[in-house]
Amino acid sequence: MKYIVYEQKGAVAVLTISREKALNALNSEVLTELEAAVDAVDLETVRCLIITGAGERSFVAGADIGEMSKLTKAEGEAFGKKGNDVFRKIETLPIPVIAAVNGFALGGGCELSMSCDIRLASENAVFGQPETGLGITPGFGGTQRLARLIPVGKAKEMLYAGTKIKAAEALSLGLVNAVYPSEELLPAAEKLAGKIAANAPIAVRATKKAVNDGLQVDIDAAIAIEEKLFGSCFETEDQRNAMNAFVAKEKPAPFVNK
Ligand code: CO8
Repeated sequence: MKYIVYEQKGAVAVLTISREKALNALNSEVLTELEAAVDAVDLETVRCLIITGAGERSFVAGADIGEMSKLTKAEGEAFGKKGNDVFRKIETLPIPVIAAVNGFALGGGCELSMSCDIRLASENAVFGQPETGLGITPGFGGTQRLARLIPVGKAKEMLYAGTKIKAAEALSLGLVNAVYPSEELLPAAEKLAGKIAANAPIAVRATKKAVNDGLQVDIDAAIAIEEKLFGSCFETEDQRNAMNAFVAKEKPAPFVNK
């Protein structure tokens, strides 16, 4: 691939968007490759995926403005759908996805980070949805996910006024879980991914599904979703082995994903 670097280290994979000369902006080609890379994640062996951007300045500085400048209404809708489809694929990937936000996360970059389960940021990270200043609405889910992740009033300020926020403010709003010096970001993301990957894979996937599906429905339906997924864990070897080890006061064997 031209714009995606993908590396698997044990049960953790790192997907790097690599179009550094344009601050990793997302053009159609990058989106196509991103989708192919996400489709190719080996869900048998990868238990947590990290998404980051190449270089030290930018995670993703948005959708490609040069490409968008020439779009018609129909092409604009199609481009929005292309991004939305890829980001939904990331959001609903069975395994957890961590965004390691290493600089600018603007427009489509902020939206990409929000389609991940967890965001960690470098100290130089900047989040924003500057689209209205370019004559468009956010088009890769920004109007929806930002308003669900941070207080609605602050989300609306960022969306209407294009107000950008730095890493420390993103942390105080809960948009990111933690902030690190640049050189510590990827190691921290890998450490967290490793902790996730060390837990029972079926239980982690079921937990992701319970949280995500449950957030879309009322609390009674959400609890019912959790009950089903909770019950399904009792058919797994990993549940039996881990609980038997606890009861026997033995060290549990590594999880086998069965
Ligand atoms: N698209 C295309 N090229 C970009 C983008 C981008 N979003 N961002 C940066 N670049 C390019 C620049 O053009 C420049 O290229 P070149 O060297 O060839 O001139 C290179 O990256 C470096 O950028 P700068 O020289 O501008 O670097 P600075 O350090 O001066 O500034 C900024 C960095 C502040 C990040 C600045 O580049 C900037 O403001 N970029 C645009 C940020 C932005 O507005 N992003 C949102 C775009 S809109 C969007 O994402 C909508 C998503 C939904 C789409 C739905 C479609 C229907």
